[in-house]
Amino acid sequence: MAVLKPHETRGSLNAQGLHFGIVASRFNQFITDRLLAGALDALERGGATEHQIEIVRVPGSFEIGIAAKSLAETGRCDAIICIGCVLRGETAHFDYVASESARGIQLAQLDTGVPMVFCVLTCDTLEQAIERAGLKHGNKGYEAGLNAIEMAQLVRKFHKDSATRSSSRRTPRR
Ligand code: INI
Repeated sequence: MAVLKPHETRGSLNAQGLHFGIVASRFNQFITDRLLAGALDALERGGATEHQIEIVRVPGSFEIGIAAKSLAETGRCDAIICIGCVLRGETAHFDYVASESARGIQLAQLDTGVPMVFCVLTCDTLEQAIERAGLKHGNKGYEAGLNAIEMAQLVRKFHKDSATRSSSRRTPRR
């Protein structure tokens, strides 16, 4: 067994001092409201107050990426939780909405450097979605809230490291 113990970097689950955006889709709102409630619960348990959270509503999951990117570009958010629910129908529409929603959110976080949590359910049936949007157990919104805190803290650590490095580079050598 290896004896190496390399340095590990992790984000803590403390939401204090952070600002969160939540982009929530109105499509299948019966489900997305429950995911939103789960996300807010996690942020509150992490120590966030409502002044640290802003919610943006969009028509459907397809629109989440552009709204999340625009919100990130304001510079206000340490992390953004993207909430939607895509249910399979009889046509190929599901595949386009689900994959473009994921792609839009991924591009938005890579383009802006603001962590985005993917909380878009992609289910075959409403029952599957209800199971994943439970009030107490198995709420993907709750998991998303925790992930948002952790990723915000993680990225903040890297920003601090690079700020320290660039300020030490500016200090003249003696
Ligand atoms: N949007 C969803 O979030 N979930 C769905 O299940 C869905 N279906 O099935 O059509 C859906 N469609 C709307 C889409 O996200 C856009 O709002 C629409 O195409 C306009 O751009």
